[in-house]
Amino acid sequence: SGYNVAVVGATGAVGQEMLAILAERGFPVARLRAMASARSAGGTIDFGGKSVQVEDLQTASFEGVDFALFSAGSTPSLEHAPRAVEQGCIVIDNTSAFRMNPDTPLVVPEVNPQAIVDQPGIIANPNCSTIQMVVALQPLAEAAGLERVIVSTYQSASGAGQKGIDEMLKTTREYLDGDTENPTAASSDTTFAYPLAFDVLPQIDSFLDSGFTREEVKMIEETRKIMGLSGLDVAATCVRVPAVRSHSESITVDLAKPLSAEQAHALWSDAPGVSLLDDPSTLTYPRARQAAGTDATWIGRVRQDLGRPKTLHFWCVSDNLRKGAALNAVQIAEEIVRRRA
Ligand code: A2P
Ligand code: 11C
Repeated sequence: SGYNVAVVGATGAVGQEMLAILAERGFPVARLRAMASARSAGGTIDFGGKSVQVEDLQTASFEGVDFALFSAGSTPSLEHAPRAVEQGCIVIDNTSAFRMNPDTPLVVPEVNPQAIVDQPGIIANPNCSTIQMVVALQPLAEAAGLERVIVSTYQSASGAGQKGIDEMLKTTREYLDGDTENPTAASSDTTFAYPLAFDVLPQIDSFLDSGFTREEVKMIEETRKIMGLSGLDVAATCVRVPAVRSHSESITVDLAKPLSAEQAHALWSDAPGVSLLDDPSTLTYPRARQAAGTDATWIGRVRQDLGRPKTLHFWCVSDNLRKGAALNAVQIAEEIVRRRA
């Protein structure tokens, strides 16, 4: 009994987290399939203490697979997710490949579980920085209505996968070994345009003609789609910082009604997926390292604006590899399993 589950990109940072979360939450797995590039095929990965052979995605069949969790990049998803659907899978895709297709559900279970469709097809998992923001915004939207959202992010190296982490640690080591020279030009050979060590880079993904980056546009468009607020004013500035794991966000939200910090606390204490960590008197607030390895979207530093009672400011942190990626994908599969029970 149980379901056959394929993890595509099983050797990557998100894929590894998917395997860990499926095992730790006791997802009813009958058979686990691990897929990656030809580079890793033939090797093994660990799933709940058992060793599983990695298959080459290029030649692997999806026949008999119930859920295929894709996190190998947009190009492999564009090429292989439609094939997995034809072979009968529900694909939960963690890349940006299908998110904005009008016919593709884009789901955060705490916000729009009703968008989940239980039939072979693609369900898109949103961008990590979007997921934690909509989890935090949803209770405010329900209670007080959203007029405008302004977010600045502080995103960790792991948003760029294992190679992002490796590159940050390498440049940190080089800096500590004395290589502190300021790079004069951007590099196109590295994951980050400049060494991330001891620096702050106001660029995630590539720039568009509007001057916004692709990451910023994802936060704007995905937020509107998930929350069902097509006209919502959202502005984002996305920044890479030298944290290993967890994305942090400074969020300012204009509401339709005044809301005190205490009222916001009350809403968030009852909200699914949210944990409050907000006590300035004891220097208690969410931090990237504190949130790493946890499942929650952590909220702190909640303040009503000093001049505008309908404006709220807060700080929001979540593990980008867990709620921002692997956990959200597994929760979508769990919701389908729950409905079938
Ligand atoms: P591989 O380890 O074989 O390269 P990360 O985001 O941490 O860099 O991980 C990316 C994941 O996606 C890895 O599991 C990687 O496998 C996989 N991957 C990357 N490109 C492809 C591809 N063209 N086909 C299949 N899997 C891929
Ligand atoms: C980052 N948010 O931190 C990106 C990674 O669309 O799934 C996730 C990209 C995506 O670099």
